[in-house]
Amino acid sequence: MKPYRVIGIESSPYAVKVRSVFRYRRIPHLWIARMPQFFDETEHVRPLIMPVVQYPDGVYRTDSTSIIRDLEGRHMNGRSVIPEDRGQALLVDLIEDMADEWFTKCVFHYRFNAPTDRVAGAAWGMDDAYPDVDANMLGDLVDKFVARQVERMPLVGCIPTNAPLIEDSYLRLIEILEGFVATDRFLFGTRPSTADFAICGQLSTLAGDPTGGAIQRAIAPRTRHWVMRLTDCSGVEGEWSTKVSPLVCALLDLAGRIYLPFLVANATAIENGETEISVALDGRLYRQPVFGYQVKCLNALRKSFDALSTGDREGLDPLLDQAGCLTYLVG
Ligand SMILES: N[C@@H](CCC(=O)N[C@@H](CS)C(=O)NCC(=O)O)C(=O)O
Repeated sequence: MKPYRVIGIESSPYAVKVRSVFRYRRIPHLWIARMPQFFDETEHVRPLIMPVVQYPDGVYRTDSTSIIRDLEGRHMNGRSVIPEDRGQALLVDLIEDMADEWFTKCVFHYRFNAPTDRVAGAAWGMDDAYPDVDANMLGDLVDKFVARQVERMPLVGCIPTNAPLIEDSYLRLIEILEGFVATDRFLFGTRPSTADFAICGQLSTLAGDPTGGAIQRAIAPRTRHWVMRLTDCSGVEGEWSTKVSPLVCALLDLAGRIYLPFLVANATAIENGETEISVALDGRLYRQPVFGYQVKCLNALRKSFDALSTGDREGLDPLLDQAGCLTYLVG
C-alpha cells in the first residue's frame, strides 16, 4: 500500500494533531512540509485548510476530526484513539472538540496579540512554508501574513474585551494538565486518545511561540514535556482506564463553564437570525460574530450523546451533570 501523505506545516495545531495520530497508530505515512512545490497539487481542495491528507488512492481530505474517525474504520490494528467504552468515547469527542474550537482561540490570541509574538509566530509558519527565500522576501511574507491574521482576529473572538477570558482558559487548561501529567500517562489511561492529540496540537503551537511558550515554561513545564512526548507515541503500548480520572472531570468543568455555553449561544444566535453572539461565559461577557461550522460541532456532539444507551448513560450522566455539561448536551 502506498503511504498516506500528511501535508502541513509544523506550526499548525491541526497538522501536528493529525501527524501525531498517524505516528501513534503506526499507519504508514509521509510528512510533507507544505512548500511552494506542493501548492499546485492541493489548489483544488475545498476548504483549503491544513492539514491536507492524501490517501493511498490519491484522494485529498481535510478536517482532522473526520480524518481521524475515518482512519479508525480503515485501520483496525488495535491502536485506536477512541476508547471502546461509549461513555468515555463521548467525553473524548467533547474534549477534542473543545481543544479544536476553543483552545485554538488561545493560540490565535497569544500568537497575534503582541507585536513580538506576531512576528515570531508568522516567521515560524512562513519560514517552514518558504524555506528557500532570502531574508527580505521572508520579511515581506511575514508582514503580509501578520496583516491577514490580525484582520481575522475579531472573527474568532480575539478582541481585547475577550482577552481576559481567553487567557484565563489557557492558564486553567495548563494548570489542570500540570497536576495530571505527573500522575497519569494520558487522559483516558496509559494509551493516548484523540482528545490528548487535539490538546497536543494546540499546545505544541503555543509552546513554540514566545508568550504562550514562556507561560508554559513558567507554570506548566511538565505539561510542555508531555506535549512534546505526545507528538511521537509510536512506541507506546497501553490500556484504556476503566475509571474517568478527576482531571478529565476538571476538563469537563471547563467545557461546562465555557465551551458548551459558547456553542449553544452560537447556535441560538444563528437560529434567531442574529449575526453576533453575546453571552456570559464563566462570569464574563463574551462577544463574537456567529460561526456556522460550530453549529455542526454542537449537533455532532448532541447526536453522539443521543445515540448512547441507557446503560452507557448510567455512569456518564452524573459526571456530565456535576460538570454542568448535561443540560447543553440534551438539546
Ligand atoms: N477543523 C479543521 C481546522 C483546520 C484549520 O483551521 N487549519 C488552519 C491552519 S492551523 C488553516 O488551514 N486555516 C486556513 C487559513 O489560514 O487560511 C481541522 O480540524 O482540521
